[in-house]
Amino acid sequence: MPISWALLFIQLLSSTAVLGVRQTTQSHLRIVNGITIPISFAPWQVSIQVMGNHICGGSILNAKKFITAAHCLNLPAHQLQVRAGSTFRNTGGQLVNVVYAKKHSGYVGSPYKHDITLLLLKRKLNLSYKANKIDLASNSPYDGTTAFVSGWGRYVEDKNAFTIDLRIAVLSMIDRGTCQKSKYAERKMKITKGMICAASGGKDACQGDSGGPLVANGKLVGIVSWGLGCAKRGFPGVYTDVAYYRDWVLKNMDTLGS
Ligand code: 4AZ
Repeated sequence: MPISWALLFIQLLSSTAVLGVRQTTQSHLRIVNGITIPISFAPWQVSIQVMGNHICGGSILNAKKFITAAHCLNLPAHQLQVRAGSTFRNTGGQLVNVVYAKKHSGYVGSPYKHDITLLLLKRKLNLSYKANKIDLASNSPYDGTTAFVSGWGRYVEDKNAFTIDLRIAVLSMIDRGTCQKSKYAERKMKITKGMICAASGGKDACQGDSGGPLVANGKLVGIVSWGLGCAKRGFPGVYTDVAYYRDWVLKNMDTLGS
C-alpha cells in the first residue's frame, strides 16, 4: 500500500511537471506550434529582406550563394538584402546586398511549380557557428523521415502574428504520392513532380517562412513553398523537393558568378 501511494504521488508530481513544462512551452509558441531557437541551431537559415523588412527565408549554400523560393522574388534582385547569423529578423548578424538571382525558368505561380531560386551576394559572408552552409540532399527523404522547418513567419495563420525571433517545428515527411491523396485531391490541387510534403499535427510553416529550409539528417531536403492555410488537418505543408532539383542547383551555382 505505501508503495502505491508513493507511486501515485510520483505520478501526480510528474504530471504537474509535465503541465508546467507545457505551460512554459506554450508561452514560447511560435508559428504553428514550434519553439524559438538561437540561430546557432540552424546557422544555414537567413532572412531575405526588402528595405529592412523580412519577406522570406533562405539557406546558405556557400559564403556568396543562397537558395530560396522563386515566389519570394517579386522585386529585382538588387533590391534585396540577406540577413545571416542573427536569431532576430530585425537586428544583428550580417546584412549583405543581393546582386543577382537565378530563378528556375519553369517557375509558375499559383500553385507554385519549380519554386526555386539561387541568389548571389555582393560580398562574401563571414562563415561561423552562426552563419554556415548546408549541403543539398542527394535523395528525396522517405515517407516518415523526421525533418525540421525554421523561419520567422506567422505563428497563427489568420493573424498578423510575426515574431522577431527564429523558431523551428519538427515535422514528418510525406512523399509526393501520399500527399497528392490528401485533401488536396478533393480541391483538385496537384502535388507535382519536384514537390514534397511534411506535416505533424498542428505544426507547420506559414506565411513568411517561404523560401526557408526544411532539413533532415543534416541535409537541405526542402524549401518552404506553399500550402492551403497553415497546420490545417489534411493539408500538409508543400515544399520544393531539393533532391529533385539538385542537378539544376549545382549547374546554376557554377554559372551564377563569383
Ligand atoms: C505562404 O503563404 C505559405 N503551410 C507558406 C507555407 C505554407 C502556407 C503558406 C504551408 O508563404
